[in-house]
Amino acid sequence: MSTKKTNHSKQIVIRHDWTAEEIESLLKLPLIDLLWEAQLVHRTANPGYKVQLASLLSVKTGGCIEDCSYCPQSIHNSSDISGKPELDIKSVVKRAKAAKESGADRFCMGWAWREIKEGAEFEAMLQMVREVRSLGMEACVTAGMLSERQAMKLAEAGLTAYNHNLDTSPEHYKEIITTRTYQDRLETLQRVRSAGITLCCGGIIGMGETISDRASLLKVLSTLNPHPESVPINGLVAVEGTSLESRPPVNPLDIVRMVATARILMPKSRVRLSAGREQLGTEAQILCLQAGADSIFYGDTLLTTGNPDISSDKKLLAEAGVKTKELIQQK
Ligand code: SAM
Ligand code: DTB
Ligand code: SF4
Repeated sequence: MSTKKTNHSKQIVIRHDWTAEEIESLLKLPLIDLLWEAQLVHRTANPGYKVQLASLLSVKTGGCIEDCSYCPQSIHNSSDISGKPELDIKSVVKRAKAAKESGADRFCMGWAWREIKEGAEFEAMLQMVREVRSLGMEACVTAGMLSERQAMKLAEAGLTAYNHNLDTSPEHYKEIITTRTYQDRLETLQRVRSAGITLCCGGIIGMGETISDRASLLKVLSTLNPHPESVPINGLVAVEGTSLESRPPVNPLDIVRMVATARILMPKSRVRLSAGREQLGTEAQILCLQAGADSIFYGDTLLTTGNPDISSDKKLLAEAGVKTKELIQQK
């Protein structure tokens, strides 16, 4: 009997010269072929299908002066709930401990700011970073633009990653945000890199962009050198009161395609299946995991909107048969 040998692995080459045409052709592949290609890359570059659980907490909620049309925290949107007090160090650390106990190993903290403010609030942010790190967790901050000095201070405090998304393509950007430029975002990313902090940078789909906009966003991300260590893929959560409240729901398979393409372009980056999971069924989420998503936000709220609860995520991961750090430790 002759056994036909199938090649289930692939030579991984990390490229920073992807063209928009190449990326658009990947996004448009027959889904079944795109999934196969993404799995080959993922299984070779990141053996073991291990999913990181990241917990997210809004430290400063609402009242943000930027006009991001998707964001419930912008004062330009009637959804904004300004005036919520900022959380103090003690309550943030308490939440981080609880997140660790429930199995998360990354703790992400958000501030609804255009840019980081100096003074007591920044000192508190630094202390939060130190305390999260001392729990043995990765710490991530998302708080808008920052200066070189602030990036250095965050690095000294032990910050693992800074999240600053490009959100959409350079071409579609002006339809979404007018109060800061794409260039401002790229410069923020550069300051984070120069300080030696890893980058968490991705975008949102479902905001009226075309397939070529999606390819263009992925081109900017995948031609950064090095690639962002973590790439969140968000499906728009169309929040009532925001300018994008009436956008039709994102097709779950479009999220699968974005995840798979991001995996192929940036083989070693952590691709995080982020906002919009409540709108995805179990099957679409499992397809995303299969296509190479290797991180999720874990816990029943994102910043201001809902996320699947912990027990349903435990069930999801068990059904998919993927491992988390927690499940590996329990073995
Ligand atoms: N203010 C900081 C900033 O903009 O960099 C940090 C917080 S901001 C809320 C973080 C990211 O959340 C945004 O860049 C955007 O990609 C994502 N986001 C916000 N609202 C969203 C929504 N309704 N649906 C999907 N993603 C959203
Ligand atoms: C990211 O890319 N998505 C997260 C995190 N980084 C900060 C935020 C999603 C926010 C969704 C809307 C909300 O909950 O307010
Ligand atoms: Fe402000 Fe960030 Fe929301 Fe934009 S996304 S309005 S910068 S909190």
